[in-house]
Amino acid sequence: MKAEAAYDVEAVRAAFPLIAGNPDLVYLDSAATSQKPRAVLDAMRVYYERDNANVHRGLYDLARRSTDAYEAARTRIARFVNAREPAEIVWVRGSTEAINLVAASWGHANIRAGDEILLTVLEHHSNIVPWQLLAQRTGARLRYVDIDDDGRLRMDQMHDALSSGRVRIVAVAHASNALGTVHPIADIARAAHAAGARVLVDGAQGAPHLPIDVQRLDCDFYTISGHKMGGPMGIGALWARRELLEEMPPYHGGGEMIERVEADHSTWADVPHKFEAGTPHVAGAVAMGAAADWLDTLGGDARERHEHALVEYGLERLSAVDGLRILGAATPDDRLAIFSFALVGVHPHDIATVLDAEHIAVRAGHHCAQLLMRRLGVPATTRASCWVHTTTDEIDRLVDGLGVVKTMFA
Ligand code: 7TS
Repeated sequence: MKAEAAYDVEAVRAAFPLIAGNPDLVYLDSAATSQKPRAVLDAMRVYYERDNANVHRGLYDLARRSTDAYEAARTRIARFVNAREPAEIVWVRGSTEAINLVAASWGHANIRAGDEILLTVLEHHSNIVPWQLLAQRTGARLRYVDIDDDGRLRMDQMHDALSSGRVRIVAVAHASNALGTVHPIADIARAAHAAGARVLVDGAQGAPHLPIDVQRLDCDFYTISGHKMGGPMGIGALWARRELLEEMPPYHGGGEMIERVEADHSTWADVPHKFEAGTPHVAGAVAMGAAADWLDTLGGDARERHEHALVEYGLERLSAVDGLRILGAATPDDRLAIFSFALVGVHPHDIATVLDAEHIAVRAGHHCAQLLMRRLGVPATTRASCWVHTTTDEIDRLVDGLGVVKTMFA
């Protein structure tokens, strides 16, 4: 039997300057943005100190180095998601831009009046509003799959909706940012493809927590936000099948994305450059590649075991808090260590404010998922989201903090 690599959470914590430098801070807002390991910060600094030049245009050595670093990062992210080739990776600012790109470009070419776009009530606004804009422009119809009482997708409704034969695309999160539930993407993709629909997976919360294999998921588009997986803000990736990218019209126009410009029209560069107008965030791409490298050093299995242990511990400790209701799945399978909860009689903002005084950073609000809040019948929730550096001691601190909240508002 292969020896299982031990997960040394203290060594992981030491790799994050912000975590190591603030020993009293309990950072439980990784779903909003992750903290950055030193390896990522170093990659960004070294790029600017050693390799900085604009890409794909200079004929001098420094420009070649910069271009090589940028394209090597693309290859790295292609490997991170198990793409067939680096050309299937388009650099974008994050999941929001990736979804807007697909809705505007693929949507423009493929969606007509009467077509259906299938979403779920769990989606982040980033995976709703771009489709609303497309529907308003084209006359397409938006439909939503509901959740059950455990926060799991109603697959029966998904199949029903697909049976209309009019669904052209299913756009679904890999995992819910508000509830932490992980969705059965491979099953959804199989059903959608059988019904002639494409599948976009919003992987903003998938990439930081789950091993990503786009070929195994068998989706058509997968989006990543670099800043949620240890990378810098302002960089992300869209993975798409090459055939789809080749058929899609450009999203933004400008330098870098053209082959030849005439007075009244232009021809486009090959994919993926056709979608990358203007000077890109080269340092961000390089640092996102470094984030993928660093995550891999932790070991996929070890990370999964750590996450699962946090899910089990968090569910056990939080469900024992009197008056606390966990929103979403109360069972640990197919679930991330993202805990949304309500405390009877206390507003989520008050909970977050009291926890802040205890140096515990959680998020309170609708988490950019207003449809979900309405479905759950709450205006907002308090959310504690864990990541690779989270310890069970920190979950204990959260539970103790909730005790303080209760004494103040009892
Ligand atoms: N999709 C999901 C599932 C998300 O969680 C987020 C950000 C986005 C899309 C948008 O990603 P961006 O990188 O383009 O901003 N989620 C959150 C959150 O839960 N709290 O703050 C941001």
